[in-house]
Amino acid sequence: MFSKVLVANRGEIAIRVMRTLEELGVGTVAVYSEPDRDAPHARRADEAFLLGPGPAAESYLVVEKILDAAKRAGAEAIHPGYGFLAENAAFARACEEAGVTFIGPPADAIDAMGSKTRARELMRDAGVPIVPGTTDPVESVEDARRVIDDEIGYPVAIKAAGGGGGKGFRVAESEGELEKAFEGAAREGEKFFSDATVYLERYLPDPRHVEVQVLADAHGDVVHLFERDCSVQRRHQKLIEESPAPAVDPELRERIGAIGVEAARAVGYRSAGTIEGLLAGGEYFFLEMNTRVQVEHCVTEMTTGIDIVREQVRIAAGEPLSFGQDDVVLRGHAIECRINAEDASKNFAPAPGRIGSYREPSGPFVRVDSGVEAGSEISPLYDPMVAKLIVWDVDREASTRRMRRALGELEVGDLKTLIPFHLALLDTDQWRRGETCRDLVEDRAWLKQLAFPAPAAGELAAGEDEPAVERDYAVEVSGKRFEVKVIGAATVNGAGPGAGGVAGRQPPKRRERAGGGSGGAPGQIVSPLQGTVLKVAAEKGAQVEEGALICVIEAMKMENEISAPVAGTVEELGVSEGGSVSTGDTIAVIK
Ligand code: MV4
Repeated sequence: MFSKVLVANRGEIAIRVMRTLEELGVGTVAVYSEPDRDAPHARRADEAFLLGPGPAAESYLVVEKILDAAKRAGAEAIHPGYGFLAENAAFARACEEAGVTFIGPPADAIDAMGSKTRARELMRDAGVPIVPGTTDPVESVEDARRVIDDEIGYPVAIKAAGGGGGKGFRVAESEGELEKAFEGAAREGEKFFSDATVYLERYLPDPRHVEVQVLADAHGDVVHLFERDCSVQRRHQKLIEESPAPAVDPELRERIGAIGVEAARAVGYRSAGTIEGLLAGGEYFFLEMNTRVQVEHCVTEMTTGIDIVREQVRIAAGEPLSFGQDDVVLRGHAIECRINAEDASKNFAPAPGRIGSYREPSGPFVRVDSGVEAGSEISPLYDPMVAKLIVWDVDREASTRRMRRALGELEVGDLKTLIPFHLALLDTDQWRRGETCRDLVEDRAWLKQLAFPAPAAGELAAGEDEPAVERDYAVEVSGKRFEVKVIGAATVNGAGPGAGGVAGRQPPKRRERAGGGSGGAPGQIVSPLQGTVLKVAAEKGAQVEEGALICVIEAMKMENEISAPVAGTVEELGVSEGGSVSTGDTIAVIK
């Protein structure tokens, strides 16, 4: 086993990985960006190293900086978590070249699965069912038209070869829509993956997203840990995940588990991975493989009792799997709700900001994975997930009740989150019947009833802390983080350089925020984030309905829809397609 591991990530997944490392008796090394100096993940690790400024491109994505931190710390291995560098084959190779073990799959497997056309070809050749369509790139709209007429038919899905998770995914219902869809998918592929190659799939109507968790060791053993259903998603962002999948019976479970194992074998996989697939009309098709530990791995941990991250670390250290397929038992039902800083009533508008009071639920079979605390800032620079709430119970119905109870206990002060959305969704007949709930997550009227009450005027945060005579500070010496305790007389106002300190932090003051795409004067839409304007849907002088789309801003590779907070006339429009916006900029004024 390793003696020290660097966790190249932030937030909840960094802490999740460190928890397992601590249990294994492995030393932990964190990395952090400037705005994350005081973040729980940086404080928790045995050692922590500054990477650089907030933007991930200058910190969490800089391979040399991470390898340099690993070297300084003497870490023998790096766990990438998910996102950032987790599925970057060049990073996996750079680790091995630097003599550091990458806790993940072989770089060749990341490469193979990163190309969706190559992945489809590999799977087809291994006898794994793929969605009917092409495995070779489709060069032009004319070629696409021919293949569709001859083999696939309409509706058709056009997907970017470098894509995944819905990026570069377009649908053409008929030939009339083909050119626009083809070009849209190619353009998005070029923009996000520097690869305009696209392929075609038959578009399956209202499928379920069902994925299989696999574990493969370095000794040729591969097992699956059954399936998860992640059909409740919006704009390809998963919102709720559960295991077992409500639409999978024991016979199908066995079949798709075997497909997952076959798929992993076909790429010479090692580590934890997920085979994503679509379930439609009782048929299961391979979609893509995620070569990382996923956000939703926790539901599988709850139903199987297996610590997936621990197995990942053990596998990377060369140890064989400590159990076989027959030892894996699926028990009860687990659900995970992603608690994002988003306003579902405003079409899931980003709502970054500072968390006021914070209280996590507990009680039987409740798990919270989070990387925040009272006073933490949910920055528009990073993923908007505040926490994951996971519960287990004997069956789906009981698990749903437990989730609603736990959601009621969760308190995230001063921030708009998906808590009301989850509470409402889990109380619908669609959820009870195990449907995909696609109609609900796109139903403006249904979402609007989830609106947050306006904060009372003049509402203030709690009073000042008692003056402290002992205070903890975080200091950096040559970019390495240390915690020091300063003992002495309390300062007059407790502010000064310790204001961002470890234990002496003052409770945050309530302040105006740009969250939810609104704020400032009534009708003024202030940008909640910094990014590029992909699309402007409103015109100056036009009448808009409440909730109408104003523009789409791309930030952190996510497309964020900004919609009108009120009905009225667009008096000002501060954005143009292709332009950039900063946090706090006026997007539009609606009177
Ligand atoms: C599809 C599809 C229908 N037909 N592919 C791909 C990425 C993932 N986020 C959703 N993806 C889909 N791929 C074909 N050929 C429909 C979806 C889809 C979806 C699938 C399951 C559950 C919810 C979904 C929501 C939107 C799109």
